[in-house]
Amino acid sequence: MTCFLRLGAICCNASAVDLFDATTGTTPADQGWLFLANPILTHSVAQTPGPVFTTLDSTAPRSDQGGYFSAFHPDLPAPLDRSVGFAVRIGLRISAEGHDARDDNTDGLDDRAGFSLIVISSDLLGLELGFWENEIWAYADDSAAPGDLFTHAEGIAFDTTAGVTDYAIFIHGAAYTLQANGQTILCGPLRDYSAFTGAADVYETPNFVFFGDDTASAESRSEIAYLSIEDAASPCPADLAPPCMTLDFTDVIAFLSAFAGEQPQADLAPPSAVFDFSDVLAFLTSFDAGCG
Ligand SMILES: [Ca+2]
Ligand SMILES: [Ca+2]
Ligand SMILES: [Ca+2]
Repeated sequence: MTCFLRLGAICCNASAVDLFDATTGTTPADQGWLFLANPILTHSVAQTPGPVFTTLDSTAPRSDQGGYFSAFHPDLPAPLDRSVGFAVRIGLRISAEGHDARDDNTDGLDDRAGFSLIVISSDLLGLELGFWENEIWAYADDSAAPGDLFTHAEGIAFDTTAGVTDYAIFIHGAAYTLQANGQTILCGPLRDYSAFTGAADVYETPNFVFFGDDTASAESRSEIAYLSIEDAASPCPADLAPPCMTLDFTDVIAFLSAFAGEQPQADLAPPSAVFDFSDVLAFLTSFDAGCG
C-alpha cells in the first residue's frame, strides 16, 4: 500500500500511481512526462522546479504553448478504463491566467483557457477542463452542434489562485465528477473530441493525460505540485444517469438496466463481476445518502 501526505491530510489508496511529485525537486519532464512547446525552438515557455511545485509559465508571449504529455510515461496505468472508474488527481494553483475574447460559437462565453487538463480514457471518451483564475469549465464536443467543438460548456465559479488545490477528476461510466479538496464542484458528461483533425491529435490517443497551455489564444502561470492516477468509482455511485449530482427515477432505471445487463456501473459491491443483492444494497445506500 502506498500512502501519501498531502495538504496536511493523509490519503491512502492501494492502487494510486504517482506520476509526478514536485517534492523531489525536479519538473514533470524529469519524471517521465514529455514536455513539448510551440514554437519548438523559439518558444518562451519556462518550467522552474521548486521544493513544493514546478512553475510552468506560458505568459509571454500568449501565442506560445507548452505542457506535459503522458505519451511515453513509463508508469502511466493502462487501460484507463472508464467502465471500472478512475480518478486523476492533481495539486495545482493558477497564479495567473489570461485569455482572448474569443467566442467561437457566439454564446457569450469565451472559449479558451490558459491552463488545460486533458484526460482521455481507453475508448477515447474523455474530458478537457479549462482553468481560469475565477472559473473551471469543460470544453464541449460537437455532439450537439459541429460549431461547439472546443467551446465553453458547463463550468463553476472557483478561485483557482488561492493556493495549491487538490483536484480529483473522477471518470466513471459516461460521466465525470470534479472535486476540489474533497468537495464536488462540477460534473457532467464525458466528451468525444475525435472530430478534431489537427496535428498531434491527442484526442484520439487512448489512455492519455496532458496538463499545460495548449492554445495560442490564452496563457497561464501555474504551480503544479503532484499528479497521480488511482482506481476509483464515482463519488456518488448511484448517480448513473443525467442530470449529474441529482438522484431521481432515471438513476434507478439506469441501475436496474445495468444490473440486468451485468454492466460494470451496476457492480457496486464485492465480489467483483458478480451481480447480487450486495450491489442492490450498495445502490440503495448511495441513493439514500444522496450526492454531497
Ligand atoms: Ca462560446
Ligand atoms: Ca498560450
Ligand atoms: Ca442523476
